[in-house]
Amino acid sequence: MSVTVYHLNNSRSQRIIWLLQHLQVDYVIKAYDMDTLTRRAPVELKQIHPLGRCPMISHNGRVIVETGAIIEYLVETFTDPINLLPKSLDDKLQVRFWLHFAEGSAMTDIVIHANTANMEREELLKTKVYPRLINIFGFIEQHLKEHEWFAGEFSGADIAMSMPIEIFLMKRIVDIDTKGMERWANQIHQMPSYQQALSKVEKYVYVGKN
Ligand SMILES: N[C@@H](CCC(=O)N[C@@H](CS)C(=O)NCC(=O)O)C(=O)O
Repeated sequence: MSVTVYHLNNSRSQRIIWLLQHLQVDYVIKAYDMDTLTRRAPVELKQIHPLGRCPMISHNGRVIVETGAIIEYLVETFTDPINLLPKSLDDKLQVRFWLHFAEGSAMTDIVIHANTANMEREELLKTKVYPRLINIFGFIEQHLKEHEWFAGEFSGADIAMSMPIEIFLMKRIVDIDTKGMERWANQIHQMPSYQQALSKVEKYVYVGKN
């Protein structure tokens, strides 16, 4: 079954097309344009996945989003004729690092620069930041209403997601329902390991330790 890649012109999804091409995978592109003013994706993309952003792929009944997760999926799924799986533990760790770093650090600052370069703060907040936060934290909220943990059992995903959620619950930057996030936050905050970690540090203001 071929891969469908949802692509916004001039965007991050270009990398996924490159990877599919390199792996010699059968794929079809569904291409869209961003709004010229707001640079938002067409709303219809939310029918594919509630985040409504690109890249997204669908394959064998699954929809996969986030550049890093998509790259991992494709590299793990398609190993013939081209195999890009890392050959050693060191290479695997390096690949994992750069996959997280690309979106978690490098692109974040590029996007902040691109957005702040020609927009007033208020305009930027209204047109870009608040809608994105509502979309992203609304998505997280829905997930935590439907699931006890982020990924099956308690996992590293819960640890990675703790700080964004703690900051969101403390700052309340946008007004959305947060019952699921609060339930989950109470749950992690009661874990002995979480409490022990807190006791090891002087301050962690995001849960009120000053
Ligand atoms: N970290 C996400 C970022 C996704 C993202 O923000 N994509 C942009 C295109 S480069 C987008 O869809 N923008 C339109 C929008 O936010 O509505 C990823 O790497 O998949």
